[in-house]
Amino acid sequence: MTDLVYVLNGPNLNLLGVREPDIYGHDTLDDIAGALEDRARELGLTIDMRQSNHEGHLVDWLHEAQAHDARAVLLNAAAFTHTSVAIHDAIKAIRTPVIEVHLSNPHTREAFRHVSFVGRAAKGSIAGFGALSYQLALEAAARF
Ligand code: CA2
Repeated sequence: MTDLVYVLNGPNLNLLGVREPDIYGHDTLDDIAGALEDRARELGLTIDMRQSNHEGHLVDWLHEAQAHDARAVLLNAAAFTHTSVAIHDAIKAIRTPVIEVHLSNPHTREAFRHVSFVGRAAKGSIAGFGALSYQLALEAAARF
Protein backbone atom coordinates (compact mmCIF):
# COMPACT_ATOMS: atom_id res chain seq x y z
CA MET A 1 0.00 0.00 0.00
CA THR A 2 1.26 3.48 -0.92
CA ASP A 3 0.61 6.83 0.83
CA LEU A 4 -1.48 7.97 -2.13
CA VAL A 5 -5.08 9.03 -1.45
CA TYR A 6 -7.41 9.60 -4.39
CA VAL A 7 -10.08 12.27 -3.85
CA LEU A 8 -12.75 11.82 -6.51
CA ASN A 9 -15.56 14.27 -7.11
CA GLY A 10 -18.63 13.85 -9.26
CA PRO A 11 -20.96 16.00 -11.33
CA ASN A 12 -21.44 19.72 -10.75
CA LEU A 13 -18.92 19.88 -7.92
CA ASN A 14 -16.82 22.09 -10.23
CA LEU A 15 -19.46 24.75 -9.43
CA LEU A 16 -18.77 24.62 -5.71
CA GLY A 17 -18.46 28.02 -4.05
CA VAL A 18 -20.14 29.71 -7.00
CA ARG A 19 -23.76 28.54 -6.65
CA GLU A 20 -25.98 27.38 -3.74
CA PRO A 21 -23.54 28.41 -0.96
CA ASP A 22 -26.39 28.02 1.57
CA ILE A 23 -26.30 24.24 0.96
CA TYR A 24 -22.71 23.57 -0.08
CA GLY A 25 -20.75 26.43 1.52
CA HIS A 26 -18.41 29.06 0.08
CA ASP A 27 -15.32 26.89 -0.42
CA THR A 28 -14.42 26.00 -4.01
CA LEU A 29 -13.09 22.58 -4.93
CA ASP A 30 -9.64 24.18 -5.23
CA ASP A 31 -9.98 25.53 -1.66
CA ILE A 32 -10.86 22.03 -0.46
CA ALA A 33 -7.94 20.53 -2.39
CA GLY A 34 -5.52 23.07 -0.88
CA ALA A 35 -6.64 22.38 2.68
CA LEU A 36 -6.48 18.62 2.09
CA GLU A 37 -2.97 18.89 0.65
CA ASP A 38 -1.80 20.85 3.73
CA ARG A 39 -3.16 18.22 6.11
CA ALA A 40 -1.97 15.34 3.91
CA ARG A 41 1.58 16.72 4.08
CA GLU A 42 1.41 16.69 7.88
CA LEU A 43 0.13 13.11 7.79
CA GLY A 44 2.76 11.95 5.29
CA LEU A 45 0.14 11.32 2.61
CA THR A 46 -0.16 12.42 -1.02
CA ILE A 47 -3.45 13.63 -2.45
CA ASP A 48 -4.62 13.15 -6.03
CA MET A 49 -7.81 15.23 -6.34
CA ARG A 50 -10.01 15.02 -9.46
CA GLN A 51 -13.49 16.02 -10.60
CA SER A 52 -15.60 14.81 -13.49
CA ASN A 53 -19.15 15.24 -14.71
CA HIS A 54 -18.94 11.81 -16.38
CA GLU A 55 -19.81 8.58 -14.58
CA GLY A 56 -17.32 6.46 -16.54
CA HIS A 57 -14.40 8.66 -15.49
CA LEU A 58 -15.21 7.95 -11.85
CA VAL A 59 -15.37 4.19 -12.59
CA ASP A 60 -12.01 4.34 -14.42
CA TRP A 61 -10.40 6.30 -11.58
CA LEU A 62 -11.62 3.79 -8.98
CA HIS A 63 -9.92 1.04 -11.01
CA GLU A 64 -6.79 3.21 -11.29
CA ALA A 65 -6.68 3.74 -7.52
CA GLN A 66 -6.48 -0.01 -7.08
CA ALA A 67 -3.88 -0.40 -9.87
CA HIS A 68 -1.72 2.28 -8.17
CA ASP A 69 -2.13 0.56 -4.81
CA ALA A 70 -3.66 3.69 -3.25
CA ARG A 71 -4.21 3.76 0.50
CA ALA A 72 -7.80 4.95 0.10
CA VAL A 73 -10.29 6.77 -2.09
CA LEU A 74 -12.36 9.65 -0.72
CA LEU A 75 -15.40 9.69 -3.00
CA ASN A 76 -18.01 12.40 -3.33
CA ALA A 77 -19.94 10.92 -6.24
CA ALA A 78 -22.48 13.80 -5.96
CA ALA A 79 -25.75 12.93 -7.76
CA PHE A 80 -24.30 9.61 -9.01
CA THR A 81 -24.36 8.54 -5.35
CA HIS A 82 -28.10 8.02 -5.67
CA THR A 83 -28.21 6.45 -9.14
CA SER A 84 -25.04 4.62 -10.11
CA VAL A 85 -24.91 0.84 -10.01
CA ALA A 86 -21.71 1.14 -12.10
CA ILE A 87 -19.93 3.09 -9.35
CA HIS A 88 -21.33 0.71 -6.71
CA ASP A 89 -19.95 -2.26 -8.66
CA ALA A 90 -16.56 -0.55 -9.17
CA ILE A 91 -16.21 0.05 -5.42
CA LYS A 92 -17.07 -3.61 -4.79
CA ALA A 93 -14.59 -4.71 -7.47
CA ILE A 94 -11.53 -3.05 -5.91
CA ARG A 95 -9.74 -3.83 -2.64
CA THR A 96 -8.87 -0.16 -2.04
CA PRO A 97 -11.05 1.17 0.79
CA VAL A 98 -13.51 3.85 -0.31
CA ILE A 99 -14.86 6.49 2.05
CA GLU A 100 -18.10 8.13 0.95
CA VAL A 101 -17.98 11.91 1.47
CA HIS A 102 -20.74 14.53 1.27
CA LEU A 103 -20.77 18.23 2.05
CA SER A 104 -24.45 18.21 2.97
CA ASN A 105 -26.32 15.51 4.88
CA PRO A 106 -28.41 13.76 2.20
CA HIS A 107 -30.63 12.16 4.85
CA THR A 108 -32.03 15.56 5.84
CA ARG A 109 -32.84 16.41 2.21
CA GLU A 110 -35.20 15.12 -0.52
CA ALA A 111 -36.24 11.45 -0.34
CA PHE A 112 -34.38 10.64 -3.58
CA ARG A 113 -31.11 11.45 -1.77
CA HIS A 114 -31.79 8.95 1.02
CA VAL A 115 -30.59 6.00 -1.08
CA SER A 116 -26.83 5.70 -1.57
CA PHE A 117 -25.43 3.14 -4.02
CA VAL A 118 -21.98 4.35 -2.90
CA GLY A 119 -22.70 3.96 0.80
CA ARG A 120 -23.83 0.35 0.34
CA ALA A 121 -20.36 -0.52 -1.00
CA ALA A 122 -18.11 1.93 0.89
CA LYS A 123 -16.06 1.23 4.01
CA GLY A 124 -17.69 4.21 5.71
CA SER A 125 -19.45 7.51 5.13
CA ILE A 126 -18.97 11.09 6.33
CA ALA A 127 -21.63 13.67 5.51
CA GLY A 128 -23.00 16.98 6.63
CA PHE A 129 -19.89 18.87 7.75
CA GLY A 130 -19.27 20.94 4.63
CA ALA A 131 -15.63 21.05 3.54
CA LEU A 132 -14.70 19.52 6.90
CA SER A 133 -16.25 16.22 5.71
CA TYR A 134 -13.25 15.79 3.38
CA GLN A 135 -10.80 16.49 6.21
CA LEU A 136 -12.52 13.99 8.49
CA ALA A 137 -12.39 11.37 5.76
CA LEU A 138 -8.66 12.01 5.30
CA GLU A 139 -8.11 11.57 9.04
CA ALA A 140 -9.84 8.19 8.80
CA ALA A 141 -7.75 7.18 5.76
CA ALA A 142 -4.55 8.08 7.65
CA ARG A 143 -5.45 5.52 10.33
CA PHE A 144 -5.99 2.52 8.03
O1 CA2 B 1 -23.62 17.05 -0.26
C1 CA2 B 1 -22.93 16.56 -1.16
O2 CA2 B 1 -21.71 16.57 -1.16
C2 CA2 B 1 -23.63 15.95 -2.39
O3 CA2 B 1 -22.86 14.87 -2.86
C3 CA2 B 1 -23.70 17.05 -3.43
C4 CA2 B 1 -24.44 16.62 -4.68
C5 CA2 B 1 -25.81 16.07 -4.32
O4 CA2 B 1 -26.43 15.58 -5.49
C6 CA2 B 1 -25.72 14.95 -3.30
O5 CA2 B 1 -27.03 14.54 -2.98
C7 CA2 B 1 -25.01 15.43 -2.05
C8 CA2 B 1 -24.63 17.82 -5.61
C9 CA2 B 1 -23.37 18.47 -6.02
C10 CA2 B 1 -23.71 19.67 -6.83
O6 CA2 B 1 -22.83 20.69 -6.48
C11 CA2 B 1 -23.21 21.96 -6.74
C12 CA2 B 1 -22.35 22.92 -6.30
C13 CA2 B 1 -22.68 24.23 -6.50
C14 CA2 B 1 -23.84 24.56 -7.16
C15 CA2 B 1 -24.69 23.60 -7.60
C16 CA2 B 1 -24.36 22.28 -7.40
